[in-house]
Amino acid sequence: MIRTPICDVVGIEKPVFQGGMAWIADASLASAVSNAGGLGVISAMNADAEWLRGQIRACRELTDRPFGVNIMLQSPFVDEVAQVVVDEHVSVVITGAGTPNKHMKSWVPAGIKVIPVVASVALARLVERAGAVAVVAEGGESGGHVGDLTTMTLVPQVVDAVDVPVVAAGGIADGRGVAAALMLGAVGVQVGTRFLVADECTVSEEYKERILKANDIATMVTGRRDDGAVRCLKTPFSRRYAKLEREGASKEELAELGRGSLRKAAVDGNYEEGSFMAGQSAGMVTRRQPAADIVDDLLEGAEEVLRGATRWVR
Ligand code: TUI
Repeated sequence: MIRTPICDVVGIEKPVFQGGMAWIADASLASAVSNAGGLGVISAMNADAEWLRGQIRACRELTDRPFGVNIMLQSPFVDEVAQVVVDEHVSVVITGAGTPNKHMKSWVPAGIKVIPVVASVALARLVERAGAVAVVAEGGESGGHVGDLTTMTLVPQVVDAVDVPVVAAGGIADGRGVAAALMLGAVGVQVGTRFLVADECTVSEEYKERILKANDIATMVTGRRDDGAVRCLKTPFSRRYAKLEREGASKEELAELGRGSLRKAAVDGNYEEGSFMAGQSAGMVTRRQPAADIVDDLLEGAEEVLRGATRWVR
């Protein structure tokens, strides 16, 4: 068994957070991860308040345990979903893709435990001052919106910079990654890509098959030019996007191409036009399993590695 301080912070048994994957992480996946002892997370993504309220209530029907809501700060509905988590007494809010301080002014007094995803030391320090109970330090190996630093370099620098617990994310998909994260000073992990193929994950079959088939070099980053970097599988869509970027297409043209692309991948399974966001660990994801088996495999694998960790120490 591996138990760390983050377990007490959010009221879970096992220090594994499920990543808040937009258009993908719903009550089905979140409740399965929470029932397994980890922290399941519903993504508020680009949906409106009523959708999120429905998912929070559905999740409460499926689990008695704590779960989180991930709020993507660039969502057009960010202000209304920020209010829903207060009204529904959500216990944990995880933020991504921006600086959450404005919303923390209402969340922290409401007793919500706020855990921002950070891609830099500066943001980690800022959110700690604003009342974050922990941070997720996410390296650029992860899927979706990514920062510049790798998990290997970001996590120890964030650990040194803040006093709150640090959860590592980006590139972690098995027990070795979990053990490494703990060695870097993290007290938990956030895992997205591996949960894409969980039995309880409602993402399209096409998406699951593409993840299972992915190899080590199956992902690429687009959007670096306009500082909205996104990691996704190399597909006709992402190659077209990258080509347009190289040819100097305007931000507006690219936004038009990208509109609805994640939904096309996650919901419709449209390989030609969809954006299949995934981390570099996709090549390590080779089988479908119940979410509970994924949580246990991550921690049992880590335990085995950690027991042998002093092998070369003389
Ligand atoms: O947010 C994520 N991952 C995401 S968000 C997302 S939805 C989306 N769809 C299309 C385009 C863009 C987003 C899919 N995946 N991870 C957390 C994360 N946050 N990674 C990096 C950051 C980050 C980067 C810069 C957080 C703050 C930040 O500060 C700069 C600023 O001032 O915004």
